[in-house]
Amino acid sequence: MNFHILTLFPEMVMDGLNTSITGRAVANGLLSIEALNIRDYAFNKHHSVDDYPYGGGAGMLMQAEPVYQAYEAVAKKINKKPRVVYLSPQGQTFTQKMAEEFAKEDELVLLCGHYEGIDERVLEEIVTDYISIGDYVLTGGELPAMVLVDAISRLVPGVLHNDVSAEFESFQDNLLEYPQYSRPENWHGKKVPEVLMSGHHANIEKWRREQSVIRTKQRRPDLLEKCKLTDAEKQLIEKIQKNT
Ligand code: 4FD
Repeated sequence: MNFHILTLFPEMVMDGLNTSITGRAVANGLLSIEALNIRDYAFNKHHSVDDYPYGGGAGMLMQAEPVYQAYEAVAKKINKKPRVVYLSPQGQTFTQKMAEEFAKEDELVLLCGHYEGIDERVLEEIVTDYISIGDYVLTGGELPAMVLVDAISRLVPGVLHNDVSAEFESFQDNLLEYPQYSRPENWHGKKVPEVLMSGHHANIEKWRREQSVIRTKQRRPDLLEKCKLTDAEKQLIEKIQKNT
């Protein structure tokens, strides 16, 4: 999978993503991540990339042409018209399901806006997906772009090298993960739950599933609505409701 990030702050993006698991995946050739500096595509006298909005109003806008030229440079290089994700508070909220969809692409362009955003005309021309990482406003699209690259990368085969696939995790079945424990068996007087020490795999599976259900009810009750529960699990929820 090849990520192409169009940004005014390429170092910010590359410094973050060359670290840790995404960095290792790049080193191993499983991914490539390039950041194109939009300013390098500003062919006017002062290499300016921003201007005042027509009609007035606060702040500056990124101009259409440098963004378009940066996009064209990518499209030429890869010889196709890739999907272009614009990170914006006006986008659809990013989900694990979207990450799974994007992970199927060979090439993905991420467009990072600054100031008050980008001239609408170039967005109409090149953007295929408007995505937000949540309902809050940031100074630029770089952190959201890094969030997408991270979430998508870990779904690319080989990037995580644990045997169980990445999807078999937090959003399996719309349930939260069960609690986990490692050594020591007794930490500050707190013991690891007995069942995990029993070696009885069926009981361990059952306990973990119950913990996931309870946890989801307590921390993310909104998720439970999308979740297929057995009658026994529904009863378990009612039981904990009475106890609290
Ligand atoms: N919630 C997000 C994305 C970008 C951003 C920007 C228009 C501002 C939050 C386009 C206005 C981009 C998000 C940059 N803030 N700020 O995903």
